[in-house]
Formats: sequence, structure tokens, C-alpha cells
Amino acid sequence: MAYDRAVTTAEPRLEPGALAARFPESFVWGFAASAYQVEGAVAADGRGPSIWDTFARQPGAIADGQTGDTACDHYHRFLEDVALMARIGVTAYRFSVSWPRVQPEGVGPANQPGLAFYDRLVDALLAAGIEPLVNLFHWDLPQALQDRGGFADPAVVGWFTEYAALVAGRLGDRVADWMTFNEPAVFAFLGHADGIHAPGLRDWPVALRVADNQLRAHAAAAGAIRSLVNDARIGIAIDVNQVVPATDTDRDRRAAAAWSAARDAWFLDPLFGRGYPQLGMEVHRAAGHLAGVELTEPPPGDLDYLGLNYYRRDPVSARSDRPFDWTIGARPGTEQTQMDWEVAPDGLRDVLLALHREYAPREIVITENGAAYPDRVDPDGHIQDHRRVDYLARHVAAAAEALAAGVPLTGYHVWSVLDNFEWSLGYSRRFGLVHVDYATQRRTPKASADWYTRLIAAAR
Ligand code: IFM
Repeated sequence: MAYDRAVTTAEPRLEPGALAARFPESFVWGFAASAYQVEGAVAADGRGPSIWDTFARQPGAIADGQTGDTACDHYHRFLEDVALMARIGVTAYRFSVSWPRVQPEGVGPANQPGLAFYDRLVDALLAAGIEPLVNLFHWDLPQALQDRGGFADPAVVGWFTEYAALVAGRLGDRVADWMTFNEPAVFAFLGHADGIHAPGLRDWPVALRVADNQLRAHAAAAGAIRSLVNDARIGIAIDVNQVVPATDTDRDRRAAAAWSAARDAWFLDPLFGRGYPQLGMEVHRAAGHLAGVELTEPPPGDLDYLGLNYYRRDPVSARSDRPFDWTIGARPGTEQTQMDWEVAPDGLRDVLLALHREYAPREIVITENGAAYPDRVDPDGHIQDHRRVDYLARHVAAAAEALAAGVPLTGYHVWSVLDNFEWSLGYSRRFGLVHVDYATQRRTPKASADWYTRLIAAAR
């Protein structure tokens, strides 16, 4: 049962004008989305199949057997979507390139019609005054590469670098902002250890190889992008939520620390040149996850900015003293979104402060933040998503607190502009500030889109 918090956007400190005043004019206000979640058109212009096309066809993998075959049909409607974003007023759009559109087999020369789509998208964004931020990988690996071992095979470092160079070579004359990977922990762990994301494997040693190869591919691709794009700014998006012990017991405290080390620091420490965290190593080893895996220190991340994807608080509760014998999830009676995620705006401030203190990245960009709620379309066609407005306003306020405390925060991207394909939950969870009627593909801005417009207008 979701706890019902009174909507507080009427609080003066959460009014768009008051919030906007706490950010510099140069602050970037954007939207984030990803290829498989919005594009559809999975067979258009020579696109090859991705591991998500395959996974979505496995019975029981996705709620109601849904797929990304059509999604928001953004591939054909991107001009309308760019116009919508321009009307809302964002100054940036973070999208991902679909690797199998560019290289249907994962290697070899570029499929020109596939690359041309991103050319058109970039041109449309720039013409609308929206800065593109290109994310190279949001989980839709070409199936042909999965058949050759996927991200568990060290050869992926070369495959990914070749792909990154094709995209950077084509878009680099107009795109300065790049991101190599989105949420490498989700891709590695949910896809290769938990089996609930593509490619649907349940094998921890494989998951840790995948994690390691993503870190290596990040470094190699960053080098390739820099050699092709003079003014490139390169980042990676790491999902860090607020990890807390579920209760104030030694056992839960130990479990929370172990989970953070085995998951968040597992990526952050190597990216900032520290190699794998010792506690994380101990935990994975004790859990048997490193059987047959030899890990050496990956190269550091060479980051111009760290992307942070933040959504929730993750309380960790230990069932025993054994590593990974934990439950992680919202506590009953707490405020939650439709994802059953515990809402914790202060956690965003605290995570930003902790990242700044611990790793001192040159810049931090919030590359995702947003919420799914069961939106209702009123008889007059409006969607009064006040709970989403409330969620966003409180998180923006928390970001302002971190900024005031000295965190070099330069941007905020709402996940997402459109309702879209929410992975194994199909279309049952709506994160958009713009409602999508999937039967007609009609887009209707929600009250939250109007709120975002007012915030951005007041900030500039
Ligand atoms: O939809 C996802 C996105 O693909 C990655 N970050 C979290 C979002 C909401 O679950």
C-alpha cells in the first residue's frame, strides 16, 4: 500500500520561481530517454535485432508479453517529439543510439540509413535550440554480438570502441556531450545475474566479467571519441540510490555497507582510479561470484563529468550473515511511487554530497530522475499528475541544496519526456511528462510538463 503524502507543491519553496532562483542561468535542464524504450521501428532501415528484441519474445519475460516493437514510434515521430521538448523549453536532450541500427551485426561498416536517423535527430534538436547528449549504450546490444559471447567476452572492448568511433565520426561535428554507458550495474547484474533483463542470464561470474568489460570498453571508447571530437565532454551514468540499513541493527548496517561496496563502489572506485573496492571484493568472493574470474585493475574513467541516475532510497535488510542474503526494497508505510520505490529527495542531496566528498568528479550531471505514477486521463483530456510534480519539485530542491553546499552540479535531466517501454514491466509504468496513448500514439503534455516549463522559464 503506497503511503499517501499530501501534495506540497503549494509550499512557497517548491514554487517554480523559487526553485529556479537557486540555480545559475547556465544550468542545463533536460530530458533523458533511450532508444529501445521509445524508438520502435525495430526492423526499419536495416536495423539488426538486439538482445532486447530476443528477450522480449521469451514467454513471461515482459509484463503482458509486450515488446519495444512499436514503443512510442519515436523513430518516425521524432520531429513532433523534438517540437514538444522545445515547447516545454528544455535546453538538452539525452538520447541513446541503438547499436544494432548502426551495426546490425555489431561489427563492420556502418549501416548508413541507421546512422542517418541520428543525423536527422541531432539536426532537429540543434535547430530547436536543444543540445544533444549522446549516450552510446542503453542495454540494446546487437544479438549477433551476444551470440559471440556478448559483454562477457573481452573482445567487446574492441567491438564497442569501433562502434563508438563510427558514431563519434558521424555526429562529432555537432555533438560535444557524450556518454558511454547508462547504468552499467543494471546491465551487468539484472541482465546477467538476476536474469530479469536481457540477455536473461543467471550467472554471477559472467555478470562480474560483463561489469569489468564495460569499464574497459568505457575507457577505450572515451579515448576514441576524444581523438575524433576536439571539444568532447565525456561521461558515464551510474545509478546510485540512497542505500540505508532497513533497521538500526549491526546486521543490517553491515549488509548495507556490503551492498554499496559490491554494487555502487564496484563501478565508481575503478572509474576514479582506485581499482575494485576491497570490501566489494570480499563480499563477491564470499558469495562465490568470483569463481573462475581473474580481475585486474581497470583503467580509470577519464571523465569530464559523472552522470548520476537517482530515484529512491534502498533499505537493505539482512536475512542472515551470509553475503547477498539480503532483501532490498521499500519498507511498508513509506511514501512510494508506482515502482514500489521509496521516495527520498534528501537522499539525492546526500548522494550528491557523498559523491563529491568521496570522488571529487570535475562535474556532476543528474542524468536521470523521475517517477512512475498511475496517471489518470480526465474526461476533459487533462492529466493532473500532481504527485509527479511534487516528486520532481522536491528532488530539484534537494539538488539545489547540494549545489549550495558546493557540489559542482551542472545539469538535471528528467526521466522521461514520453511515457515509454519500462523494460520487464512493459508499458504498465508511465514516467513521462508527456502522456502517450499507445493505441493512437497521441501525445498529451501532463501538468508536470507545464510545471517543468515554468521552472525552466524562470531559471533563464
Ligand atoms: O526506464 C529506466 C531507464 O531505462 C534507466 N533508469 C531507470 C529508468 C526507470 O526505471
